Amino acid sequence: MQNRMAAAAAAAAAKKLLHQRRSIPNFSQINRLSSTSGFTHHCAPGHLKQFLASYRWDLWKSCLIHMQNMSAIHHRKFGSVASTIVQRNPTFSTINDDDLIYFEKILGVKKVIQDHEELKTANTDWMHKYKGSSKLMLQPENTAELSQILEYCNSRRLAVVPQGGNTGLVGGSVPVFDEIIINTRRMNSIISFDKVSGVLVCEAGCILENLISFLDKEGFIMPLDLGAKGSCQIGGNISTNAGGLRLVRYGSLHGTVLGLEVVLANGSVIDMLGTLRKDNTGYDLKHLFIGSEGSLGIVTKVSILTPPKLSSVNIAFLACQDYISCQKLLFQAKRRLGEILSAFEFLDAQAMNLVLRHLDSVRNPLPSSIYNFYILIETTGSNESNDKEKLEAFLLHAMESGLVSDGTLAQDFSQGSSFWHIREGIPEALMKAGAVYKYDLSLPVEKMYDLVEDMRIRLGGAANVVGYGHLGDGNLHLNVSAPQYDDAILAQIEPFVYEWTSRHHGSISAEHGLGLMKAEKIYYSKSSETVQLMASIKKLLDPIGILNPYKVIPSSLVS
Ligand code: FAD
Ligand code: 2HG
Ligand code: ZN
Repeated sequence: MQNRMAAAAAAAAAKKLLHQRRSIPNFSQINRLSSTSGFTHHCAPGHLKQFLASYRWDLWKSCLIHMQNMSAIHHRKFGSVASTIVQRNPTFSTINDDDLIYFEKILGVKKVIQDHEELKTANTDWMHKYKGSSKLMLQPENTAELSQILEYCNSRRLAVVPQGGNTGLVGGSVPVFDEIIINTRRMNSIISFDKVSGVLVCEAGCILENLISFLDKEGFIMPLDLGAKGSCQIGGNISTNAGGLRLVRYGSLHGTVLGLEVVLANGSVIDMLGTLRKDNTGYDLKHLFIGSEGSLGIVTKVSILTPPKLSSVNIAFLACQDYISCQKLLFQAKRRLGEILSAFEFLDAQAMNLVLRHLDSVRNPLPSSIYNFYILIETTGSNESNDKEKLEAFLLHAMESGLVSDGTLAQDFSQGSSFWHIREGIPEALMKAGAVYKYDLSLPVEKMYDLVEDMRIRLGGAANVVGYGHLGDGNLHLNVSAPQYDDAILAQIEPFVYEWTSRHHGSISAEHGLGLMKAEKIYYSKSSETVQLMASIKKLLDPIGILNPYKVIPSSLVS
């Protein structure tokens, strides 16, 4: 069989296209792979001791303080929807007629929105899980208008929630109570693009997909891409420090963002909009605003380094029978594809089934059998024949060594897009399947899928446990799908999922942020000293706490 595969692959390589079929490796092959593997797939002994040592007693303390502070009035319980109980900060004012007159005076009536339908949409997050009750949305058109809004809100103690495309997945982009929504969609101009350096400067409200299209015409690409690109805005991406589908190649926004302009709670405009690659003149404060989810300031302008668009892109969709093969494939891909590897994504059979069931236009590229895991590999380079040769040699080796059970290489742009559609369509398919509990975790790659399996055992048949994500970055998207939200299911998932992650030295938020969903869970991933320092920075930049209250930092530390 393997010789036949080798011959077939060589022939296909000559034709520049490959669509290989291979039978499922037999058990002896799998055993051979496992025993020679350098990966540790099973939990190490001594877990209990390790768990007790790492248990976050400070979390308990914070929970107790929080419970003591809770009063029956003005609190919101996101019971079976999201396990968060918060109390409206009573020191915040509520909007009155004079406020509306002021906002209309500085913005004009068009940008002061009180329409019920528009507010209903802006008060509700993408998952329809978090719902606020704001009566006002402001849509400033430039930095000066935003600065005036914040200066006024700060003086009046009016809380605000910055909102971009409202595609966030942790309840950060919508009000919890009656906070004023400040939406940046009107701040959407491209300011400059330098073809030599590849530096793009634009306003925060530019939609990611529009930036991608603009750059495409210039022969460049954005260093980040995500399934929500049609709606999310660059300001939102920066504020969540979004990772996305190509972080494995282009790195995080902490590396590619060169400068920012932000407006602080008191209305001061902080110009850090440099375009230099290198600038060591003191503290690099822009980093505070990358990933702070609108809790420290509102991003108004962005300068970002964009890579050139390379001509040769190849996309392979592969099947693996077990998780250890996925890990070994990643290990091989990093070595054999090296500089041309631009994405390494995985989904399990449950994720694939959801997409096939719920998204109309999707078909399985590998229909001949059912596999446990699917991997999408993308390469991007400048030399078509070299890149193809490299990828085909890698695939041939992967098949011969039994890591890959089946696979296909996209023959054209449209087939490549259809492979990506499977991976990018998972969040939408999950939404269509019913209620969903989402967890976005960083974990050591070798441990990552153990959590999915442990969760399956824990939930029995009560829910569908789905695992997928950015395997190349050690980022698991664990999703639990159920017909409807149910407190009993939630109680099985949390705090188990956070404790499991903390025990394995992972992060409870890899790329989505903390928002409202995980503000009180921060201690699972950060020491109490670190959280205290974060709270001090928040106090310094936003002493009254009007910017995105109840999010990111535990309420007890900032209100
Ligand atoms: P919003 O949702 O509007 O806001 C997100 C947070 O940023 C909020 O806390 C908000 O207050 C704050 N904020 C927004 N704009 C500003 C601003 N200008 N200044 C200060 N604060 C601001 N995320 C990933 O990391 N990787 C993915 O692959 C990915 N894929 C996704 C796929 C789908 C289908 C969906 C629905 C979401 C996905 N996400 C992903 C999550 C989400 O798209 C990202 O977090 C995105 O960066 C949010 O951008 P946004 O403009 O929609 O921000
Ligand atoms: C993705 O990678 C997004 O598709 C969404 O980050 C993850 O829905 C999720 O859990
Ligand atoms: Zn993701």
